[in-house]
Amino acid sequence: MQKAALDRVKLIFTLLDTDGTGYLEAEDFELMASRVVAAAPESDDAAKAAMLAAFRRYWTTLAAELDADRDHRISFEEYTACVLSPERFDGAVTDFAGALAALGDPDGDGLIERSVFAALMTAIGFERANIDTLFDAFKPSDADQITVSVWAAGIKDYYSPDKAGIPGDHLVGGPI
Ligand SMILES: [Ca+2]
Ligand SMILES: [Ca+2]
Repeated sequence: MQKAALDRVKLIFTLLDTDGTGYLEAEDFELMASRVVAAAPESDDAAKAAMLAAFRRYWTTLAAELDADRDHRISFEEYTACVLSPERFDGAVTDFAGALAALGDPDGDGLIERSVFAALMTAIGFERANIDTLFDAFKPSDADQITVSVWAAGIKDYYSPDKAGIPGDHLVGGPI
């Protein structure tokens, strides 16, 4: 595995442990989903429901695939196994990426403004400076917008163990 991929996994585990227990549990994903949806006041109910469903699918997939000791929570050690067989998470990650990127496009024009992007990424827990660097790495237009498809692809890359030197590495904040 690429070190960059492991660094990304470490960061996302910390953020997904929304209630800070040191383990991923069903409650973490409910809490995270409510925070993210609350950061998208312009989005319609269908987009919000899709985001909630994607968070729940992500959790049920993790629980089904990675809970080796069957204690209904995912430790960091259990979580790192996700990078060994990424194909088992492809459906859940694709769903998640699509729902999050769609939430960033409430008017449905296929474009995401920096302010909307920053609100969603801040709700997930990323640092504002890293969020801006990431947005810039997606090469926004003169109107400071990126496309839904670029962001969705960027989210999928973030979870890809064989990727390094990608825009998502900026979220980790270290040198890439
Ligand atoms: Ca937790
Ligand atoms: Ca477990």
